[in-house]
Amino acid sequence: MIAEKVSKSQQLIAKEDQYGAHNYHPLPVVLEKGEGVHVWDVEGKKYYDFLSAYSSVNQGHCHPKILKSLQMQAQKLTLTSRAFHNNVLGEFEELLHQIFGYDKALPMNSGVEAVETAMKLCRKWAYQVKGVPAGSAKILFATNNFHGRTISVISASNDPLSRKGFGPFLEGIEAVPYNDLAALEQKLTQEPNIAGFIVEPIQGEAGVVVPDADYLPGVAKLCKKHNVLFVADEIQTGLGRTGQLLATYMEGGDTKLRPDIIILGKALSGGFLPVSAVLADDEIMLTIKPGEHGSTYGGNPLACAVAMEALKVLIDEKMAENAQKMGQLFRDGLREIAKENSIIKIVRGKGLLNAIVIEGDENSSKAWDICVNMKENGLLAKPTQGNKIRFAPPLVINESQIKEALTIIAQSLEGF
Ligand code: IF1
Repeated sequence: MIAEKVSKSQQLIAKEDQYGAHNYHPLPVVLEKGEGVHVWDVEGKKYYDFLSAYSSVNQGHCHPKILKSLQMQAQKLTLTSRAFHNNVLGEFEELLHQIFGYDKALPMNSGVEAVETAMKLCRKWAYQVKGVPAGSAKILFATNNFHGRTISVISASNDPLSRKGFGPFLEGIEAVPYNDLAALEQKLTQEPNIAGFIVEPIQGEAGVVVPDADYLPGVAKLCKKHNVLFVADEIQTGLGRTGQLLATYMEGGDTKLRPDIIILGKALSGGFLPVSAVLADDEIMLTIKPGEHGSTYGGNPLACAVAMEALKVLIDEKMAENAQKMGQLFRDGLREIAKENSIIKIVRGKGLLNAIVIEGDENSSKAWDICVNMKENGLLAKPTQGNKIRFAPPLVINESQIKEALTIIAQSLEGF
């Protein structure tokens, strides 16, 4: 009997399947190399990466300057814990201050840890500054949010898949519909003990839902009026992705919005390490005292060195500007394709955070099948919420690459 030839990819997928937890359902592609906007699988096939590790690799895969900073720092010192000072942390925190203009930064690792940190800051501030009675602080979220996977953060989710079987959940969580200022105003008026409103400037997991132009400025105003912290989760929208350094910069005409707390993650390290940070002014940040919060790896010198370089290249190489230009070109191209092929119902997004809504409901397998087709044709993207496909390439993509990607997308839609 001749055994059927099993590809290297199939072998490796089988290994993950056998020895790894089944908490993801990846596209059947096994990657082993990345450079700029491209990745290669173990068979040597080259792809455009239109996911960028969920908007983490904004600077492009294995950016040479970030790599250099990683190598240099890794030879000297990688981890001290915060029991001692290290010579890179202060430099990193100062750079965050210079770029974003907040008094202080609190470094963590994963995005969800930074969200948790912001939740803790909201509560401490509510008790110490706002004067909310002990144990009564509420944190407000928008419906259909995505902020991560820990139990406290999924307590704020209304996605059954994220929550089912993980209860009981955290107390003191409230929700209002996204992009609905009237609902927010009503809630803030009715409920005096709200510490903060945590919101994504554009909802990613919900399928790249861009709110009305007056929404975020309205949120800022209402939060100020009701003495509630406006907390922007810029983990996915931040660091150039939407065509500005922060998505909250482009709202409100000429004046940048200034949320009370900014949460950063993902692209803060350009894809090298988990690095996240929470930014706030002293009145908020100094409510947390030594021993009240922390993380063994948070603020480690390796992460700080990498993140500093990741921020520098983002700014020096004008990646936000490029995201704005290339994003416009890309959406224009998608709209042309949508004219020819009615399977695309909606094209939406900002900068290089974009999505198409595919004909059919959320249980349809079309978006998945299209993604498999695109993979065969050399472009990687992932469906979200069943009938949507997110397109978020590294921000270093150029015009000819956008055009080639559009050709692949159009070609992959034929026959649907
Ligand atoms: C997964 C989505 C993206 C985030 C925002 C916090 C976090 C995330 C706004 C947590 C993480 C990821 C995680 C990933 C799926 C993914 C995602 F589809 F769910 F929405 F990016 F689009 N705030 N988003 O988007 O950050 O702890 O993961 O570092 O599979 O869970 P983390």
